[in-house]
Amino acid sequence: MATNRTFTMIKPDAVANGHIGAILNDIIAGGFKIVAMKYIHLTETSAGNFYAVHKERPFYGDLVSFMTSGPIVAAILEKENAVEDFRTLIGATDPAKAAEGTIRNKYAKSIDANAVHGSDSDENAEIEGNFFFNQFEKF
Ligand code: RTP
Ligand code: MG
Repeated sequence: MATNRTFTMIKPDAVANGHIGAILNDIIAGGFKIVAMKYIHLTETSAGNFYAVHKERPFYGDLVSFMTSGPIVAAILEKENAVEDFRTLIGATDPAKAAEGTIRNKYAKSIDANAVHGSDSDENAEIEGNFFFNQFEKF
């Protein structure tokens, strides 16, 4: 299986609840290498652009306001089968349905405040990583 990349954000709820360290620990223990990382507070415009694919969905407004409610950690991760394996590591979107031991099972409170983001395809991983990081910020 080829080594490839995914993109993640530790969302405002997990940052505010003090879970940055534990989540990074789970990510590294899961075999992911950190290629790029930054700690930032999204503006409404940048969060709106990032989630533009969900613009017509009923939860879009809540999603943008939640993602701008506090700082986040954004990162690009590398591993064999990165996109799929990372979505397995984080668990289902709704933490009530997330498998035991997954990041959302351990650290998320609700479908909105669900602790982490994980890209859903190789193509989106590339787009999302490039949204946050330039060529000099990836190692
Ligand atoms: P993510 O993009 O954050 O990794 O999550 P995901 O792929 O599992 O879910 P997605 O469909 O991409 O939705 C993005 C975020 O929107 C919120 N959401 N709320 N109320 C709802 O039915 C609903 N559905 C999605 C979640 O916070 C989800 O992470
Ligand atoms: Mg998604």
